[in-house]
Amino acid sequence: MTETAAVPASAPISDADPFAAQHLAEPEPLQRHLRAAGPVVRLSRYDVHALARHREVHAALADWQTFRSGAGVGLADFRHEKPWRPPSLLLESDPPHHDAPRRVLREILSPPALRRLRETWQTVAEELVDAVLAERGQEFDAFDALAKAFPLRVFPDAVGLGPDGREHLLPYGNMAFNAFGPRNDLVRADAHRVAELSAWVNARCAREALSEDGFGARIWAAADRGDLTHEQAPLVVRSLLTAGVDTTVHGLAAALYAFATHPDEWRRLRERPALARVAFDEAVRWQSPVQTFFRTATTDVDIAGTRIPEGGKILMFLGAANRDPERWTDPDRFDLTRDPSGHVGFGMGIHQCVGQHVARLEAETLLTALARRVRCLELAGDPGRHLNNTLRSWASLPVRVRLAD
Ligand code: PQS
Repeated sequence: MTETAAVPASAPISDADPFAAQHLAEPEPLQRHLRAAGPVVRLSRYDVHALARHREVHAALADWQTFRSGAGVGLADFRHEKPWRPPSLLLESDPPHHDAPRRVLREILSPPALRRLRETWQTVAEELVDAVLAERGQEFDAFDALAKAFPLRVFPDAVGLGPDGREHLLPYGNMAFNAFGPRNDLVRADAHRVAELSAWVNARCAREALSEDGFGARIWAAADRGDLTHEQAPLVVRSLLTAGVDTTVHGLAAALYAFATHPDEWRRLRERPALARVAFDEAVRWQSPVQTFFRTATTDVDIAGTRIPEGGKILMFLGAANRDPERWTDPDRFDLTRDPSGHVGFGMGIHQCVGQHVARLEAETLLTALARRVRCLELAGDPGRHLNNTLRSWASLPVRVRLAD
Protein backbone atom coordinates (compact mmCIF):
# COMPACT_ATOMS: atom_id res chain seq x y z
CA MET A 1 0.00 0.00 0.00
CA THR A 2 1.21 3.54 -0.64
CA GLU A 3 2.17 5.73 2.27
CA THR A 4 1.43 9.35 1.47
CA ALA A 5 2.44 12.36 3.49
CA ALA A 6 -0.41 14.39 2.04
CA VAL A 7 -3.73 14.58 3.87
CA PRO A 8 -5.77 11.71 2.47
CA ALA A 9 -8.68 12.82 0.33
CA SER A 10 -12.02 11.31 1.22
CA ALA A 11 -13.13 8.52 -1.03
CA PRO A 12 -16.20 8.71 -3.24
CA ILE A 13 -19.27 7.41 -1.44
CA SER A 14 -21.81 4.92 -2.71
CA ASP A 15 -25.02 3.95 -0.95
CA ALA A 16 -25.42 0.86 -3.15
CA ASP A 17 -26.00 -2.46 -1.39
CA PRO A 18 -23.83 -5.05 -3.14
CA PHE A 19 -25.80 -7.77 -1.31
CA ALA A 20 -29.18 -6.62 -2.62
CA ALA A 21 -30.95 -9.11 -4.89
CA GLN A 22 -30.60 -6.87 -7.92
CA HIS A 23 -26.78 -6.76 -7.70
CA LEU A 24 -26.37 -10.42 -6.78
CA ALA A 25 -28.47 -11.40 -9.79
CA GLU A 26 -26.52 -9.16 -12.17
CA PRO A 27 -23.30 -7.86 -10.60
CA GLU A 28 -21.66 -6.23 -13.64
CA PRO A 29 -23.38 -2.80 -13.53
CA LEU A 30 -22.34 -2.21 -9.90
CA GLN A 31 -18.86 -3.60 -10.59
CA ARG A 32 -18.46 -1.08 -13.43
CA HIS A 33 -19.81 1.74 -11.30
CA LEU A 34 -17.46 1.04 -8.36
CA ARG A 35 -14.43 0.57 -10.61
CA ALA A 36 -15.12 3.87 -12.34
CA ALA A 37 -15.89 5.78 -9.12
CA GLY A 38 -12.32 5.47 -7.83
CA PRO A 39 -9.64 3.12 -6.48
CA VAL A 40 -11.41 3.13 -3.10
CA VAL A 41 -15.13 3.72 -2.57
CA ARG A 42 -16.85 4.09 0.78
CA LEU A 43 -20.00 1.99 1.06
CA SER A 44 -22.09 4.13 3.39
CA ARG A 45 -24.65 1.42 4.05
CA TYR A 46 -22.14 -0.89 5.76
CA ASP A 47 -19.45 1.61 6.77
CA VAL A 48 -16.77 -0.31 4.85
CA HIS A 49 -14.44 0.56 1.98
CA ALA A 50 -14.72 -1.20 -1.35
CA LEU A 51 -11.93 -2.07 -3.78
CA ALA A 52 -13.02 -2.94 -7.30
CA ARG A 53 -9.90 -2.36 -9.42
CA HIS A 54 -7.43 -5.13 -10.14
CA ARG A 55 -4.43 -3.18 -8.87
CA GLU A 56 -5.90 -2.44 -5.43
CA VAL A 57 -7.59 -5.83 -4.97
CA HIS A 58 -4.38 -7.62 -5.90
CA ALA A 59 -2.28 -5.44 -3.60
CA ALA A 60 -4.65 -5.86 -0.65
CA LEU A 61 -4.76 -9.64 -1.08
CA ALA A 62 -0.98 -9.78 -1.17
CA ASP A 63 -0.59 -7.68 2.00
CA TRP A 64 -1.75 -10.00 4.77
CA GLN A 65 0.20 -8.06 7.39
CA THR A 66 -1.96 -4.97 6.85
CA PHE A 67 -5.20 -6.66 5.84
CA ARG A 68 -5.87 -9.51 8.18
CA SER A 69 -8.27 -12.43 7.92
CA GLY A 70 -8.36 -13.33 11.60
CA ALA A 71 -11.16 -10.84 12.33
CA GLY A 72 -13.27 -12.66 9.74
CA VAL A 73 -13.45 -12.34 5.95
CA GLY A 74 -17.12 -11.40 6.09
CA LEU A 75 -18.81 -8.19 7.16
CA ALA A 76 -18.90 -9.33 10.79
CA ASP A 77 -15.90 -8.32 12.88
CA PHE A 78 -15.06 -11.33 15.05
CA ARG A 79 -13.54 -9.07 17.69
CA HIS A 80 -16.97 -7.64 18.43
CA GLU A 81 -19.43 -10.17 17.02
CA LYS A 82 -19.54 -13.83 17.86
CA PRO A 83 -19.00 -15.85 14.67
CA TRP A 84 -21.79 -18.23 13.65
CA ARG A 85 -19.36 -21.18 14.05
CA PRO A 86 -15.81 -21.61 15.37
CA PRO A 87 -13.59 -19.74 12.88
CA SER A 88 -11.86 -21.68 10.10
CA LEU A 89 -8.21 -22.40 10.92
CA LEU A 90 -7.29 -21.62 7.31
CA LEU A 91 -9.59 -18.88 6.11
CA GLU A 92 -10.27 -16.85 9.21
CA SER A 93 -6.77 -16.86 10.61
CA ASP A 94 -3.39 -15.19 10.15
CA PRO A 95 0.20 -16.33 10.41
CA PRO A 96 1.58 -17.96 12.44
CA HIS A 97 -1.59 -19.93 13.39
CA HIS A 98 -2.64 -20.17 9.77
CA ASP A 99 0.54 -21.81 8.55
CA ALA A 100 0.48 -25.38 9.90
CA PRO A 101 -3.08 -26.18 8.75
CA ARG A 102 -2.31 -24.53 5.41
CA ARG A 103 0.84 -26.59 4.91
CA VAL A 104 -0.97 -29.82 5.71
CA LEU A 105 -3.85 -29.16 3.36
CA ARG A 106 -1.56 -27.86 0.60
CA GLU A 107 0.31 -31.17 0.58
CA ILE A 108 -2.86 -33.25 0.59
CA LEU A 109 -4.39 -31.25 -2.27
CA SER A 110 -1.18 -30.75 -4.28
CA PRO A 111 -1.08 -31.77 -7.96
CA PRO A 112 1.13 -34.85 -7.33
CA ALA A 113 -1.21 -36.00 -4.54
CA LEU A 114 -4.19 -35.65 -6.88
CA ARG A 115 -2.64 -37.60 -9.74
CA ARG A 116 -4.17 -40.90 -8.69
CA LEU A 117 -7.65 -39.36 -8.85
CA ARG A 118 -7.50 -38.27 -12.49
CA GLU A 119 -8.22 -41.64 -14.02
CA THR A 120 -11.17 -42.35 -11.72
CA TRP A 121 -12.64 -38.91 -12.23
CA GLN A 122 -12.21 -39.21 -16.00
CA THR A 123 -14.17 -42.47 -15.95
CA VAL A 124 -16.89 -41.04 -13.70
CA ALA A 125 -17.18 -37.99 -15.97
CA GLU A 126 -17.56 -40.14 -19.07
CA GLU A 127 -20.15 -42.36 -17.40
CA LEU A 128 -22.07 -39.33 -16.16
CA VAL A 129 -22.09 -37.61 -19.56
CA ASP A 130 -23.17 -40.86 -21.28
CA ALA A 131 -25.95 -41.41 -18.77
CA VAL A 132 -27.23 -37.83 -19.04
CA LEU A 133 -27.30 -37.96 -22.83
CA ALA A 134 -28.97 -41.39 -22.83
CA GLU A 135 -31.57 -40.62 -20.18
CA ARG A 136 -32.30 -36.93 -20.64
CA GLY A 137 -31.85 -36.62 -24.40
CA GLN A 138 -30.69 -33.50 -26.23
CA GLU A 139 -32.32 -30.94 -23.92
CA PHE A 140 -31.64 -30.90 -20.20
CA ASP A 141 -30.71 -28.79 -17.21
CA ALA A 142 -26.91 -28.77 -17.27
CA PHE A 143 -26.78 -27.24 -13.79
CA ASP A 144 -28.61 -30.14 -12.24
CA ALA A 145 -27.34 -32.93 -14.47
CA LEU A 146 -23.66 -31.92 -14.72
CA ALA A 147 -22.52 -28.96 -12.61
CA LYS A 148 -24.21 -30.26 -9.48
CA ALA A 149 -24.04 -33.99 -10.15
CA PHE A 150 -20.35 -34.31 -10.97
CA PRO A 151 -18.71 -32.70 -7.91
CA LEU A 152 -21.20 -34.47 -5.66
CA ARG A 153 -20.20 -37.75 -7.25
CA VAL A 154 -16.43 -37.37 -6.98
CA PHE A 155 -15.55 -34.95 -4.18
CA PRO A 156 -17.26 -36.48 -1.11
CA ASP A 157 -15.75 -39.84 -2.07
CA ALA A 158 -12.31 -38.26 -2.34
CA VAL A 159 -12.72 -36.75 1.14
CA GLY A 160 -13.78 -40.16 2.42
CA LEU A 161 -17.32 -39.25 3.44
CA GLY A 162 -19.86 -41.97 4.09
CA PRO A 163 -22.90 -42.27 1.80
CA ASP A 164 -25.55 -40.87 4.14
CA GLY A 165 -26.68 -37.27 4.30
CA ARG A 166 -24.67 -35.93 1.40
CA GLU A 167 -27.69 -33.81 0.44
CA HIS A 168 -26.69 -31.59 3.38
CA LEU A 169 -23.43 -30.52 1.75
CA LEU A 170 -24.77 -27.89 -0.65
CA PRO A 171 -27.17 -26.30 1.87
CA TYR A 172 -24.35 -26.09 4.42
CA GLY A 173 -22.01 -24.42 1.93
CA ASN A 174 -24.77 -22.09 0.82
CA MET A 175 -25.22 -21.06 4.44
CA ALA A 176 -21.50 -20.57 5.01
CA PHE A 177 -21.09 -18.38 1.93
CA ASN A 178 -24.18 -16.33 2.80
CA ALA A 179 -22.70 -15.79 6.26
CA PHE A 180 -19.88 -13.60 4.86
CA GLY A 181 -22.47 -10.98 3.90
CA PRO A 182 -24.82 -8.92 6.05
CA ARG A 183 -27.64 -10.58 8.00
CA ASN A 184 -30.12 -10.06 5.19
CA ASP A 185 -33.08 -12.15 3.98
CA LEU A 186 -30.72 -14.75 2.48
CA VAL A 187 -29.16 -15.39 5.89
CA ARG A 188 -32.51 -15.31 7.71
CA ALA A 189 -34.03 -17.80 5.28
CA ASP A 190 -31.61 -20.51 6.45
CA ALA A 191 -31.33 -19.54 10.12
CA HIS A 192 -33.59 -22.39 11.21
CA ARG A 193 -31.17 -24.92 9.64
CA VAL A 194 -27.89 -23.72 11.17
CA ALA A 195 -27.97 -26.12 14.14
CA GLU A 196 -29.05 -29.16 12.15
CA LEU A 197 -26.62 -28.66 9.25
CA SER A 198 -23.70 -27.74 11.49
CA ALA A 199 -24.27 -30.80 13.66
CA TRP A 200 -24.28 -33.02 10.58
CA VAL A 201 -21.09 -31.50 9.12
CA ASN A 202 -19.26 -31.49 12.46
CA ALA A 203 -20.06 -35.16 13.00
CA ARG A 204 -18.64 -35.99 9.54
CA CYS A 205 -15.28 -34.50 10.54
CA ALA A 206 -14.58 -37.16 13.17
CA ARG A 207 -11.94 -39.72 12.32
CA GLU A 208 -14.43 -42.61 12.68
CA ALA A 209 -16.78 -41.00 10.15
CA LEU A 210 -14.13 -40.95 7.42
CA SER A 211 -12.81 -43.72 5.18
CA GLU A 212 -9.20 -44.76 5.56
CA ASP A 213 -7.85 -43.49 2.27
CA GLY A 214 -9.35 -40.05 1.62
CA PHE A 215 -8.31 -36.44 2.16
CA GLY A 216 -10.00 -36.62 5.57
CA ALA A 217 -7.93 -39.58 6.75
CA ARG A 218 -4.77 -37.83 5.55
CA ILE A 219 -5.62 -34.81 7.67
CA TRP A 220 -5.95 -37.07 10.72
CA ALA A 221 -2.68 -38.80 9.80
CA ALA A 222 -0.99 -35.39 9.75
CA ALA A 223 -2.23 -34.89 13.33
CA ASP A 224 -0.73 -38.26 14.32
CA ARG A 225 2.61 -37.11 12.88
CA GLY A 226 2.41 -33.94 14.93
CA ASP A 227 1.96 -31.61 11.94
CA LEU A 228 -1.39 -30.54 13.46
CA THR A 229 -2.98 -31.04 16.85
CA HIS A 230 -5.77 -33.58 17.15
CA GLU A 231 -8.06 -30.67 18.09
CA GLN A 232 -7.28 -28.98 14.77
CA ALA A 233 -7.87 -32.00 12.54
CA PRO A 234 -11.70 -31.94 12.51
CA LEU A 235 -11.74 -28.22 11.74
CA VAL A 236 -9.45 -28.75 8.76
CA VAL A 237 -11.78 -31.50 7.50
CA ARG A 238 -14.61 -29.01 7.97
CA SER A 239 -12.83 -26.60 5.63
CA LEU A 240 -12.96 -29.19 2.85
CA LEU A 241 -16.67 -29.78 3.42
CA THR A 242 -17.41 -26.05 3.56
CA ALA A 243 -15.36 -24.68 0.70
CA GLY A 244 -15.10 -27.69 -1.58
CA VAL A 245 -18.61 -28.30 -2.87
CA ASP A 246 -20.66 -25.17 -3.68
CA THR A 247 -17.60 -23.44 -5.12
CA THR A 248 -16.90 -26.15 -7.68
CA VAL A 249 -20.59 -26.68 -8.46
CA HIS A 250 -21.06 -23.01 -9.34
CA GLY A 251 -17.62 -22.81 -10.95
CA LEU A 252 -18.48 -25.67 -13.30
CA ALA A 253 -21.84 -24.02 -13.99
CA ALA A 254 -19.96 -20.86 -14.93
CA ALA A 255 -17.82 -22.81 -17.40
CA LEU A 256 -20.84 -24.57 -18.92
CA TYR A 257 -22.69 -21.25 -19.21
CA ALA A 258 -19.64 -19.69 -20.86
CA PHE A 259 -19.48 -22.41 -23.51
CA ALA A 260 -23.26 -22.54 -24.05
CA THR A 261 -23.12 -18.84 -24.95
CA HIS A 262 -19.85 -18.93 -26.95
CA PRO A 263 -20.13 -21.55 -29.70
CA ASP A 264 -16.79 -20.61 -31.29
CA GLU A 265 -14.99 -21.25 -28.03
CA TRP A 266 -16.72 -24.64 -27.72
CA ARG A 267 -15.49 -25.51 -31.21
CA ARG A 268 -12.00 -24.47 -30.21
CA LEU A 269 -12.13 -26.68 -27.10
CA ARG A 270 -13.34 -29.64 -29.17
CA GLU A 271 -10.43 -29.19 -31.56
CA ARG A 272 -7.94 -28.92 -28.70
CA PRO A 273 -9.20 -30.67 -25.56
CA ALA A 274 -5.99 -29.66 -23.78
CA LEU A 275 -7.55 -26.19 -23.60
CA ALA A 276 -9.96 -27.43 -20.92
CA ARG A 277 -7.66 -26.29 -18.16
CA VAL A 278 -7.13 -22.75 -19.34
CA ALA A 279 -10.81 -22.60 -20.31
CA PHE A 280 -11.82 -23.21 -16.73
CA ASP A 281 -9.53 -20.46 -15.47
CA GLU A 282 -10.91 -18.11 -18.10
CA ALA A 283 -14.44 -19.01 -16.97
CA VAL A 284 -13.42 -18.33 -13.36
CA ARG A 285 -12.02 -14.96 -14.44
CA TRP A 286 -15.09 -14.12 -16.56
CA GLN A 287 -17.75 -15.16 -14.04
CA SER A 288 -15.88 -15.06 -10.71
CA PRO A 289 -17.89 -17.70 -8.81
CA VAL A 290 -16.57 -16.13 -5.60
CA GLN A 291 -17.60 -12.50 -6.10
CA THR A 292 -16.48 -10.75 -2.94
CA PHE A 293 -14.99 -11.10 0.50
CA PHE A 294 -13.51 -8.88 3.19
CA ARG A 295 -10.30 -8.17 5.05
CA THR A 296 -9.78 -6.05 8.19
CA ALA A 297 -7.15 -3.31 8.50
CA THR A 298 -4.63 -4.03 11.26
CA THR A 299 -3.60 -0.36 11.42
CA ASP A 300 -4.54 2.99 9.92
CA VAL A 301 -3.51 2.63 6.31
CA ASP A 302 -3.78 4.70 3.13
CA ILE A 303 -4.90 3.06 -0.09
CA ALA A 304 -4.47 5.31 -3.13
CA GLY A 305 -4.84 8.36 -0.89
CA THR A 306 -7.79 7.19 1.19
CA ARG A 307 -7.31 6.55 4.89
CA ILE A 308 -8.67 3.21 6.09
CA PRO A 309 -8.94 3.26 9.89
CA GLU A 310 -7.53 0.49 12.05
CA GLY A 311 -10.23 -2.17 12.40
CA GLY A 312 -11.99 -1.00 9.22
CA LYS A 313 -13.34 -3.64 6.90
CA ILE A 314 -12.51 -3.58 3.21
CA LEU A 315 -14.70 -5.38 0.70
CA MET A 316 -12.79 -6.73 -2.28
CA PHE A 317 -14.72 -7.20 -5.53
CA LEU A 318 -12.93 -10.11 -7.19
CA GLY A 319 -15.45 -10.11 -10.03
CA ALA A 320 -14.80 -6.43 -10.74
CA ALA A 321 -11.01 -6.87 -10.61
CA ASN A 322 -11.28 -9.81 -13.01
CA ARG A 323 -12.97 -7.53 -15.55
CA ASP A 324 -10.92 -4.40 -15.00
CA PRO A 325 -10.18 -2.91 -18.45
CA GLU A 326 -6.93 -1.49 -17.04
CA ARG A 327 -5.73 -5.07 -16.56
CA TRP A 328 -7.54 -7.05 -19.29
CA THR A 329 -8.05 -6.50 -22.98
CA ASP A 330 -11.73 -6.78 -23.84
CA PRO A 331 -12.47 -7.98 -20.28
CA ASP A 332 -16.12 -8.88 -20.86
CA ARG A 333 -15.21 -11.43 -23.53
CA PHE A 334 -14.89 -15.11 -22.64
CA ASP A 335 -11.85 -15.86 -24.76
CA LEU A 336 -9.79 -19.06 -24.83
CA THR A 337 -6.93 -17.34 -26.62
CA ARG A 338 -6.16 -15.05 -23.72
CA ASP A 339 -3.87 -15.84 -20.79
CA PRO A 340 -6.16 -15.54 -17.74
CA SER A 341 -3.34 -16.00 -15.24
CA GLY A 342 -3.26 -13.16 -12.75
CA HIS A 343 -7.02 -13.31 -12.25
CA VAL A 344 -8.01 -13.10 -8.60
CA GLY A 345 -10.93 -15.54 -8.83
CA PHE A 346 -9.03 -17.93 -6.54
CA GLY A 347 -7.75 -15.07 -4.45
CA MET A 348 -4.05 -14.28 -4.22
CA GLY A 349 -1.22 -14.58 -1.73
CA ILE A 350 -1.03 -16.75 1.38
CA HIS A 351 -4.77 -17.52 1.43
CA GLN A 352 -5.08 -18.27 -2.29
CA CYS A 353 -7.50 -21.15 -2.78
CA VAL A 354 -5.77 -24.27 -1.49
CA GLY A 355 -8.31 -26.44 -3.35
CA GLN A 356 -7.81 -24.90 -6.76
CA HIS A 357 -6.10 -28.00 -8.18
CA VAL A 358 -9.08 -30.09 -7.13
CA ALA A 359 -11.43 -27.64 -8.84
CA ARG A 360 -9.31 -27.63 -12.01
CA LEU A 361 -9.19 -31.41 -12.10
CA GLU A 362 -12.96 -31.63 -11.79
CA ALA A 363 -13.39 -29.08 -14.57
CA GLU A 364 -10.83 -30.69 -16.83
CA THR A 365 -12.28 -34.17 -16.58
CA LEU A 366 -15.90 -33.05 -16.97
CA LEU A 367 -15.30 -30.64 -19.86
CA THR A 368 -13.12 -33.16 -21.70
CA ALA A 369 -15.77 -35.87 -21.39
CA LEU A 370 -18.47 -33.49 -22.60
CA ALA A 371 -16.40 -32.19 -25.51
CA ARG A 372 -15.81 -35.72 -26.70
CA ARG A 373 -19.53 -36.41 -27.11
CA VAL A 374 -21.19 -33.08 -27.72
CA ARG A 375 -20.67 -31.22 -31.00
CA CYS A 376 -22.87 -28.20 -30.27
CA LEU A 377 -23.92 -26.78 -26.94
CA GLU A 378 -26.41 -23.91 -26.65
CA LEU A 379 -28.87 -22.38 -24.20
CA ALA A 380 -32.39 -23.79 -24.49
CA GLY A 381 -33.90 -21.14 -22.20
CA ASP A 382 -32.99 -18.49 -19.67
CA PRO A 383 -30.63 -19.71 -16.96
CA GLY A 384 -31.99 -19.51 -13.42
CA ARG A 385 -30.05 -17.66 -10.75
CA HIS A 386 -29.77 -18.70 -7.14
CA LEU A 387 -28.89 -15.76 -4.92
CA ASN A 388 -26.05 -16.02 -2.44
CA ASN A 389 -24.20 -13.22 -0.62
CA THR A 390 -20.79 -14.42 -1.84
CA LEU A 391 -21.15 -16.95 -4.63
CA ARG A 392 -22.39 -16.14 -8.08
CA SER A 393 -24.71 -19.08 -8.16
CA TRP A 394 -27.17 -20.90 -10.34
CA ALA A 395 -30.51 -22.63 -10.04
CA SER A 396 -30.80 -23.98 -13.57
CA LEU A 397 -28.96 -23.95 -16.89
CA PRO A 398 -31.23 -25.28 -19.66
CA VAL A 399 -29.16 -26.43 -22.64
CA ARG A 400 -29.66 -28.11 -25.97
CA VAL A 401 -26.90 -30.32 -27.38
CA ARG A 402 -26.13 -31.95 -30.67
CA LEU A 403 -24.08 -35.09 -30.41
CA ALA A 404 -20.78 -35.78 -32.07
CA ASP A 405 -20.83 -38.48 -34.75
C1 PQS B 1 -13.46 -22.01 4.21
C2 PQS B 1 -12.43 -21.68 3.37
C3 PQS B 1 -12.62 -20.80 2.32
C4 PQS B 1 -13.21 -22.90 5.38
C5 PQS B 1 -14.62 -16.94 0.60
C6 PQS B 1 -14.54 -17.96 1.49
C7 PQS B 1 -14.00 -19.16 1.12
C8 PQS B 1 -13.62 -18.35 -0.97
C9 PQS B 1 -14.14 -17.12 -0.65
C10 PQS B 1 -13.85 -20.22 2.12
C11 PQS B 1 -14.91 -20.57 2.92
C12 PQS B 1 -14.72 -21.48 3.99
N1 PQS B 1 -13.55 -19.34 -0.09
O1 PQS B 1 -12.04 -23.10 5.69
O2 PQS B 1 -14.16 -23.35 6.00
